[in-house]
Amino acid sequence: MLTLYDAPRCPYCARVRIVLAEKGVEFETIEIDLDDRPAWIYRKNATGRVPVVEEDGWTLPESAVIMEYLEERHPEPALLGADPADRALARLRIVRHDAFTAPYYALRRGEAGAEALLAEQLDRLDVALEERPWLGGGAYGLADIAYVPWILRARDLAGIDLDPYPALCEWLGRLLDRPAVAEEEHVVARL
Ligand SMILES: N[C@@H](CCC(=O)N[C@@H](CS)C(=O)NCC(=O)O)C(=O)O
Repeated sequence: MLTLYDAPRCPYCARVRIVLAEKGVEFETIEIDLDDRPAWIYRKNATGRVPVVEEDGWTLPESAVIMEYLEERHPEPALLGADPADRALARLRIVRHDAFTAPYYALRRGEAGAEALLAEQLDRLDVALEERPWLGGGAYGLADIAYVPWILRARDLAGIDLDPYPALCEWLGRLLDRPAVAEEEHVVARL
């Protein structure tokens, strides 16, 4: 069985939890205390970070890589579009997620100007979602899953009002209709 080295507050772990839930993969969780990480986690991942998945003694870190691994290992239901252009768009958005998450973390650290930078990024997502319904283009999938953990945390932990971003709000509403994503809203509420 697959093991997920996990931390509830970690949005990167949330990506993996959502993909596992969407695909109905059975797994066990080993919770890592991020404030007091066990030394052995460095043998699973040289950076000491979570998420890490383990299967038959083989370990894999890095949430974006894990998401793609799970997509290939468990192709149904598909979370990357059939059209190569949509797959490329999803991958591009995942590779560039730092542009969004950097101002989020700056805001959490209380840095001046971070809220304006985050607003700029939320606006960009809103414009993109006005044009296409999902971040990967025509269908729900990995790109949406890659961003939604931070959107939920920005709204619920950092107190960011999402109302100025109507297409983003509509997208989030559609995502929260999915049990795999709705469960993450509960995880954030318990933090
Ligand atoms: N690039 C990694 C980032 C993972 C990451 O930063 N995880 C955080 C928790 S949200 C962590 O383990 N932090 C511990 C640390 O940096 O010491 C991924 O996508 O999996």
